[in-house]
Amino acid sequence: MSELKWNTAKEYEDITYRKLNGVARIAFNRPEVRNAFRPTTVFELYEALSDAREDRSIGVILISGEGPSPKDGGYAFCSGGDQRVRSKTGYKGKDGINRLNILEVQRLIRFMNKVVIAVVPGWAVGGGHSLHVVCDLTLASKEHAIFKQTDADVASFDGGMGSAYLARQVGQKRAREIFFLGRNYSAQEAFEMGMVNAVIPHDELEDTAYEWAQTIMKKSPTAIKMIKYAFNLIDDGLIGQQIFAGEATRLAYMTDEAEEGRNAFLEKRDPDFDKFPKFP
Ligand code: S0N
Repeated sequence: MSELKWNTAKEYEDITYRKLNGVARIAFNRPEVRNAFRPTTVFELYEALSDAREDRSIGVILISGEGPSPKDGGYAFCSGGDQRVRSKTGYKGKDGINRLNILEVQRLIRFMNKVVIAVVPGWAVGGGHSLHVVCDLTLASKEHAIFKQTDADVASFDGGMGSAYLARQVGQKRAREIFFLGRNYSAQEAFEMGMVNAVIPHDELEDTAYEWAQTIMKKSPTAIKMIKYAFNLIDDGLIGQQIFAGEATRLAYMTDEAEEGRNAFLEKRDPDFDKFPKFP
Protein backbone atom coordinates (compact mmCIF):
# COMPACT_ATOMS: atom_id res chain seq x y z
CA MET A 1 0.00 0.00 0.00
CA SER A 2 1.12 3.53 -0.72
CA GLU A 3 2.88 5.48 2.02
CA LEU A 4 2.79 8.79 0.18
CA LYS A 5 2.01 11.65 2.58
CA TRP A 6 -0.43 13.74 0.57
CA ASN A 7 -1.47 17.14 1.92
CA THR A 8 -5.18 17.89 1.88
CA ALA A 9 -5.74 20.85 -0.45
CA LYS A 10 -9.42 21.28 0.41
CA GLU A 11 -12.15 19.24 2.09
CA TYR A 12 -15.10 18.35 -0.13
CA GLU A 13 -18.28 16.31 0.22
CA ASP A 14 -17.99 14.07 -2.86
CA ILE A 15 -14.29 14.13 -3.75
CA THR A 16 -10.91 14.17 -2.05
CA TYR A 17 -8.33 16.73 -3.16
CA ARG A 18 -4.67 16.45 -2.20
CA LYS A 19 -1.28 17.74 -3.32
CA LEU A 20 2.30 16.56 -3.00
CA ASN A 21 5.51 17.82 -4.64
CA GLY A 22 3.95 19.33 -7.74
CA VAL A 23 1.31 16.61 -8.14
CA ALA A 24 -2.39 17.12 -7.46
CA ARG A 25 -4.58 14.10 -6.73
CA ILE A 26 -8.34 14.39 -7.10
CA ALA A 27 -10.48 11.34 -6.38
CA PHE A 28 -14.18 10.55 -6.50
CA ASN A 29 -15.29 9.70 -2.99
CA ARG A 30 -18.64 7.94 -3.29
CA PRO A 31 -17.44 4.33 -3.21
CA GLU A 32 -20.86 3.08 -2.06
CA VAL A 33 -22.21 3.90 -5.56
CA ARG A 34 -19.04 2.92 -7.47
CA ASN A 35 -18.06 6.61 -7.47
CA ALA A 36 -20.98 7.72 -9.62
CA PHE A 37 -21.14 11.49 -10.05
CA ARG A 38 -24.03 13.80 -9.26
CA PRO A 39 -23.99 17.56 -9.96
CA THR A 40 -22.33 18.29 -6.59
CA THR A 41 -19.53 15.85 -7.44
CA VAL A 42 -19.00 17.52 -10.78
CA PHE A 43 -19.01 21.04 -9.31
CA GLU A 44 -16.36 19.96 -6.82
CA LEU A 45 -14.32 18.19 -9.47
CA TYR A 46 -14.42 21.29 -11.66
CA GLU A 47 -13.36 23.53 -8.80
CA ALA A 48 -10.46 21.28 -7.75
CA LEU A 49 -9.28 20.91 -11.36
CA SER A 50 -9.43 24.67 -11.78
CA ASP A 51 -7.41 25.16 -8.61
CA ALA A 52 -4.78 22.69 -9.83
CA ARG A 53 -4.72 24.44 -13.18
CA GLU A 54 -4.08 27.83 -11.54
CA ASP A 55 -1.50 26.50 -9.05
CA ARG A 56 1.86 27.22 -10.64
CA SER A 57 3.59 24.60 -8.49
CA ILE A 58 1.41 21.82 -9.94
CA GLY A 59 2.52 20.07 -13.14
CA VAL A 60 0.50 16.86 -13.18
CA ILE A 61 -3.00 15.99 -11.99
CA LEU A 62 -4.08 12.47 -11.05
CA ILE A 63 -7.78 11.63 -11.15
CA SER A 64 -8.79 8.50 -9.29
CA GLY A 65 -11.52 6.93 -7.18
CA GLU A 66 -11.49 6.26 -3.45
CA GLY A 67 -12.37 2.81 -2.22
CA PRO A 68 -13.00 0.06 -1.56
CA SER A 69 -16.74 0.30 -1.06
CA PRO A 70 -17.75 -0.05 2.59
CA LYS A 71 -20.74 -2.11 1.40
CA ASP A 72 -19.00 -4.90 -0.50
CA GLY A 73 -15.30 -4.08 -0.90
CA GLY A 74 -15.58 -3.27 -4.61
CA TYR A 75 -13.21 -0.80 -6.27
CA ALA A 76 -14.18 1.91 -8.73
CA PHE A 77 -12.71 4.78 -10.68
CA CYS A 78 -16.14 6.11 -11.62
CA SER A 79 -19.45 4.59 -12.77
CA GLY A 80 -20.66 7.71 -14.58
CA GLY A 81 -23.73 9.78 -13.96
CA ASP A 82 -25.70 8.94 -10.80
CA GLN A 83 -28.78 7.29 -12.27
CA ARG A 84 -30.77 7.96 -9.11
CA VAL A 85 -30.81 11.70 -9.80
CA ARG A 86 -31.17 11.52 -13.56
CA SER A 87 -34.28 13.28 -14.84
CA LYS A 88 -35.68 14.04 -18.26
CA THR A 89 -33.37 17.02 -18.75
CA GLY A 90 -30.19 16.10 -16.92
CA TYR A 91 -28.92 15.22 -13.45
CA LYS A 92 -30.80 16.98 -10.66
CA GLY A 93 -28.64 18.99 -8.28
CA LYS A 94 -29.32 20.20 -4.73
CA ASP A 95 -30.61 23.43 -6.25
CA GLY A 96 -33.25 21.49 -8.16
CA ILE A 97 -31.64 22.35 -11.50
CA ASN A 98 -30.93 19.58 -14.03
CA ARG A 99 -27.48 19.61 -15.57
CA LEU A 100 -25.11 17.72 -17.89
CA ASN A 101 -22.08 19.40 -16.36
CA ILE A 102 -19.60 16.54 -16.67
CA LEU A 103 -19.00 17.78 -20.20
CA GLU A 104 -17.55 20.99 -18.76
CA VAL A 105 -15.09 18.87 -16.77
CA GLN A 106 -14.16 16.95 -19.91
CA ARG A 107 -13.34 20.24 -21.67
CA LEU A 108 -11.33 21.47 -18.70
CA ILE A 109 -9.20 18.31 -18.77
CA ARG A 110 -8.83 18.47 -22.53
CA PHE A 111 -7.78 22.14 -22.59
CA MET A 112 -5.78 21.94 -19.36
CA ASN A 113 -2.21 23.22 -19.70
CA LYS A 114 -1.03 20.30 -17.55
CA VAL A 115 -0.95 16.53 -17.91
CA VAL A 116 -3.95 14.71 -16.45
CA ILE A 117 -3.60 11.01 -15.62
CA ALA A 118 -6.56 8.70 -14.95
CA VAL A 119 -5.59 6.29 -12.18
CA VAL A 120 -8.14 3.49 -12.43
CA PRO A 121 -8.37 1.24 -9.36
CA GLY A 122 -11.62 -0.50 -10.35
CA TRP A 123 -14.70 0.04 -12.51
CA ALA A 124 -14.50 2.71 -15.23
CA VAL A 125 -18.03 2.68 -16.59
CA GLY A 126 -20.34 4.94 -18.61
CA GLY A 127 -19.39 8.57 -18.05
CA GLY A 128 -16.53 7.26 -15.89
CA HIS A 129 -15.20 5.42 -18.91
CA SER A 130 -15.49 8.60 -20.97
CA LEU A 131 -13.58 10.47 -18.32
CA HIS A 132 -10.59 8.13 -18.48
CA VAL A 133 -10.70 8.42 -22.29
CA VAL A 134 -10.42 12.20 -22.05
CA CYS A 135 -7.44 12.09 -19.68
CA ASP A 136 -3.97 12.29 -21.26
CA LEU A 137 -2.83 8.94 -19.83
CA THR A 138 -4.50 6.00 -18.08
CA LEU A 139 -2.94 3.66 -15.53
CA ALA A 140 -5.02 0.67 -14.45
CA SER A 141 -5.12 -1.80 -11.60
CA LYS A 142 -4.15 -5.23 -12.86
CA GLU A 143 -6.50 -7.05 -10.50
CA HIS A 144 -9.50 -4.74 -10.18
CA ALA A 145 -9.80 -2.34 -13.11
CA ILE A 146 -12.70 -3.12 -15.46
CA PHE A 147 -13.58 -0.96 -18.45
CA LYS A 148 -17.18 -0.96 -19.64
CA GLN A 149 -19.53 1.22 -21.65
CA THR A 150 -23.11 1.02 -20.41
CA ASP A 151 -24.29 4.16 -22.20
CA ALA A 152 -26.49 2.12 -24.57
CA ASP A 153 -27.86 0.03 -21.68
CA VAL A 154 -29.15 3.01 -19.74
CA ALA A 155 -29.82 5.25 -22.76
CA SER A 156 -27.49 7.98 -21.50
CA PHE A 157 -24.82 8.36 -24.10
CA ASP A 158 -21.67 10.37 -24.66
CA GLY A 159 -21.58 11.05 -28.39
CA GLY A 160 -18.66 13.43 -27.96
CA MET A 161 -15.19 12.76 -26.58
CA GLY A 162 -16.22 9.52 -24.85
CA SER A 163 -16.98 7.85 -28.17
CA ALA A 164 -15.28 9.80 -30.98
CA TYR A 165 -12.00 10.30 -29.16
CA LEU A 166 -12.12 6.69 -27.95
CA ALA A 167 -12.18 5.65 -31.61
CA ARG A 168 -8.99 7.65 -32.12
CA GLN A 169 -7.38 5.53 -29.38
CA VAL A 170 -8.62 2.01 -30.13
CA GLY A 171 -9.82 2.32 -33.73
CA GLN A 172 -13.35 2.53 -35.11
CA LYS A 173 -14.22 -1.17 -34.95
CA ARG A 174 -13.13 -1.59 -31.36
CA ALA A 175 -14.81 1.64 -30.22
CA ARG A 176 -18.08 0.54 -31.82
CA GLU A 177 -17.76 -2.86 -30.15
CA ILE A 178 -17.20 -1.22 -26.76
CA PHE A 179 -20.33 0.91 -27.13
CA PHE A 180 -22.59 -1.50 -29.02
CA LEU A 181 -21.94 -4.60 -26.88
CA GLY A 182 -21.17 -3.04 -23.49
CA ARG A 183 -18.82 -5.83 -22.46
CA ASN A 184 -16.39 -5.86 -19.54
CA TYR A 185 -12.71 -5.43 -20.48
CA SER A 186 -9.85 -6.16 -18.12
CA ALA A 187 -6.94 -3.77 -17.68
CA GLN A 188 -4.81 -6.03 -19.88
CA GLU A 189 -7.43 -6.07 -22.66
CA ALA A 190 -7.78 -2.29 -22.44
CA PHE A 191 -3.99 -2.01 -22.63
CA GLU A 192 -3.84 -4.22 -25.72
CA MET A 193 -6.53 -2.06 -27.35
CA GLY A 194 -4.49 1.09 -26.76
CA MET A 195 -6.70 2.90 -24.24
CA VAL A 196 -4.53 2.13 -21.21
CA ASN A 197 -0.86 3.06 -20.88
CA ALA A 198 0.15 0.54 -18.23
CA VAL A 199 -1.28 -2.30 -16.16
CA ILE A 200 -0.05 -2.02 -12.59
CA PRO A 201 -0.40 -4.40 -9.61
CA HIS A 202 -3.16 -2.89 -7.47
CA ASP A 203 -0.98 -2.23 -4.42
CA GLU A 204 1.54 -0.33 -6.56
CA LEU A 205 -0.96 1.73 -8.57
CA GLU A 206 -0.87 4.92 -6.48
CA ASP A 207 2.92 4.95 -6.15
CA THR A 208 3.39 4.24 -9.85
CA ALA A 209 1.05 7.08 -10.79
CA TYR A 210 3.03 9.40 -8.54
CA GLU A 211 6.31 8.20 -10.11
CA TRP A 212 4.97 8.80 -13.62
CA ALA A 213 3.91 12.27 -12.51
CA GLN A 214 7.37 12.95 -11.05
CA THR A 215 9.00 11.88 -14.33
CA ILE A 216 6.79 14.32 -16.23
CA MET A 217 7.51 17.04 -13.63
CA LYS A 218 11.22 16.89 -14.57
CA LYS A 219 10.47 17.80 -18.20
CA SER A 220 10.19 21.27 -19.70
CA PRO A 221 6.70 22.52 -18.73
CA THR A 222 6.49 24.56 -21.92
CA ALA A 223 7.40 21.56 -24.06
CA ILE A 224 4.85 19.35 -22.27
CA LYS A 225 2.10 21.94 -22.67
CA MET A 226 2.84 22.62 -26.34
CA ILE A 227 3.02 18.89 -27.14
CA LYS A 228 -0.32 18.25 -25.39
CA TYR A 229 -1.96 21.05 -27.35
CA ALA A 230 -0.31 19.84 -30.56
CA PHE A 231 -1.71 16.34 -30.02
CA ASN A 232 -5.17 17.85 -29.50
CA LEU A 233 -5.06 20.37 -32.32
CA ILE A 234 -6.15 18.30 -35.28
CA ASP A 235 -9.19 16.87 -33.49
CA ASP A 236 -10.19 20.13 -31.82
CA GLY A 237 -10.53 22.20 -34.98
CA LEU A 238 -10.52 25.97 -34.58
CA ILE A 239 -10.64 25.74 -30.78
CA GLY A 240 -7.56 23.50 -30.90
CA GLN A 241 -5.85 26.01 -33.14
CA GLN A 242 -6.89 28.87 -30.86
CA ILE A 243 -5.43 27.15 -27.79
CA PHE A 244 -2.18 26.20 -29.53
CA ALA A 245 -1.90 29.64 -31.13
CA GLY A 246 -2.51 31.36 -27.79
CA GLU A 247 0.55 29.65 -26.41
CA ALA A 248 2.51 30.60 -29.54
CA THR A 249 1.53 34.21 -28.83
CA ARG A 250 2.74 33.87 -25.27
CA LEU A 251 6.10 32.58 -26.53
CA ALA A 252 6.25 35.44 -29.03
CA TYR A 253 5.61 37.95 -26.21
CA MET A 254 8.87 36.76 -24.66
CA THR A 255 10.94 38.00 -27.63
CA ASP A 256 12.68 41.37 -27.99
CA GLU A 257 10.81 41.73 -31.24
CA ALA A 258 7.44 41.72 -29.47
CA GLU A 259 8.75 44.16 -26.86
CA GLU A 260 9.81 46.50 -29.65
CA GLY A 261 6.26 46.44 -31.03
CA ARG A 262 4.74 47.24 -27.65
CA ASN A 263 7.36 49.88 -26.76
CA ALA A 264 7.00 51.64 -30.10
CA PHE A 265 3.27 52.00 -29.51
CA LEU A 266 3.72 53.26 -25.97
CA GLU A 267 6.48 55.67 -27.08
CA LYS A 268 4.37 56.90 -30.01
CA ARG A 269 6.98 56.06 -32.66
CA ASP A 270 7.26 53.67 -35.58
CA PRO A 271 8.54 50.21 -34.58
CA ASP A 272 12.03 49.29 -35.77
CA PHE A 273 11.84 45.63 -36.74
CA ASP A 274 14.87 45.85 -39.09
CA LYS A 275 17.23 44.71 -36.35
CA PHE A 276 15.47 41.38 -35.99
CA PRO A 277 16.67 38.49 -38.17
CA LYS A 278 14.34 36.91 -40.71
CA PHE A 279 15.28 33.29 -40.19
CA PRO A 280 14.87 31.04 -43.24
C1 S0N B 1 -20.48 -0.07 -12.31
C2 S0N B 1 -21.16 -1.40 -12.32
C3 S0N B 1 -20.81 -2.19 -13.58
C4 S0N B 1 -20.66 -2.16 -11.07
O1 S0N B 1 -21.37 -3.40 -10.94
P1 S0N B 1 -21.28 -4.19 -9.55
O2 S0N B 1 -19.87 -4.32 -9.13
O3 S0N B 1 -22.08 -5.43 -9.73
O4 S0N B 1 -21.96 -3.23 -8.45
P2 S0N B 1 -23.49 -2.82 -8.29
O5 S0N B 1 -24.13 -3.70 -7.26
O6 S0N B 1 -24.18 -2.72 -9.59
O7 S0N B 1 -23.34 -1.34 -7.71
C5 S0N B 1 -23.02 -1.11 -6.35
C6 S0N B 1 -23.91 0.01 -5.87
O8 S0N B 1 -23.59 1.18 -6.61
C7 S0N B 1 -24.76 1.68 -7.25
N1 S0N B 1 -24.37 2.30 -8.51
C8 S0N B 1 -23.46 1.87 -9.38
N2 S0N B 1 -23.38 2.69 -10.42
C9 S0N B 1 -24.26 3.68 -10.22
C10 S0N B 1 -24.65 4.82 -10.98
N3 S0N B 1 -24.06 5.16 -12.13
N4 S0N B 1 -25.61 5.60 -10.45
C11 S0N B 1 -26.17 5.32 -9.28
N5 S0N B 1 -25.86 4.24 -8.52
C12 S0N B 1 -24.90 3.44 -8.99
C13 S0N B 1 -25.63 0.47 -7.44
O9 S0N B 1 -26.97 0.84 -7.64
C14 S0N B 1 -25.40 -0.26 -6.16
O10 S0N B 1 -26.12 0.38 -5.13
P3 S0N B 1 -27.01 -0.48 -4.10
O11 S0N B 1 -26.00 -1.33 -3.36
O12 S0N B 1 -27.65 0.56 -3.23
O13 S0N B 1 -27.94 -1.28 -4.91
C15 S0N B 1 -22.70 -1.25 -12.23
O14 S0N B 1 -23.03 -0.72 -10.97
C16 S0N B 1 -23.29 -0.40 -13.28
O15 S0N B 1 -23.48 -0.82 -14.40
N6 S0N B 1 -23.58 0.87 -12.93
C17 S0N B 1 -24.28 1.78 -13.80
C18 S0N B 1 -23.29 2.40 -14.78
C19 S0N B 1 -24.03 3.37 -15.70
O16 S0N B 1 -24.88 2.97 -16.46
N7 S0N B 1 -23.69 4.66 -15.64
C20 S0N B 1 -24.31 5.69 -16.41
C21 S0N B 1 -23.83 5.67 -17.85
N8 S0N B 1 -24.04 6.93 -18.52
C22 S0N B 1 -23.34 7.96 -18.18
O17 S0N B 1 -22.59 8.02 -17.25
C23 S0N B 1 -23.51 9.11 -19.12
C24 S0N B 1 -23.29 10.41 -18.43
C25 S0N B 1 -22.41 11.33 -19.19
O18 S0N B 1 -21.22 11.23 -19.07
C26 S0N B 1 -22.95 12.35 -20.09
C27 S0N B 1 -22.86 12.13 -21.45
C28 S0N B 1 -23.32 13.04 -22.32
C29 S0N B 1 -23.88 14.22 -21.86
C30 S0N B 1 -23.89 14.49 -20.50
C31 S0N B 1 -23.45 13.54 -19.60
C32 S0N B 1 -23.54 13.85 -18.16
O19 S0N B 1 -23.68 12.97 -17.36
O20 S0N B 1 -23.45 15.03 -17.79
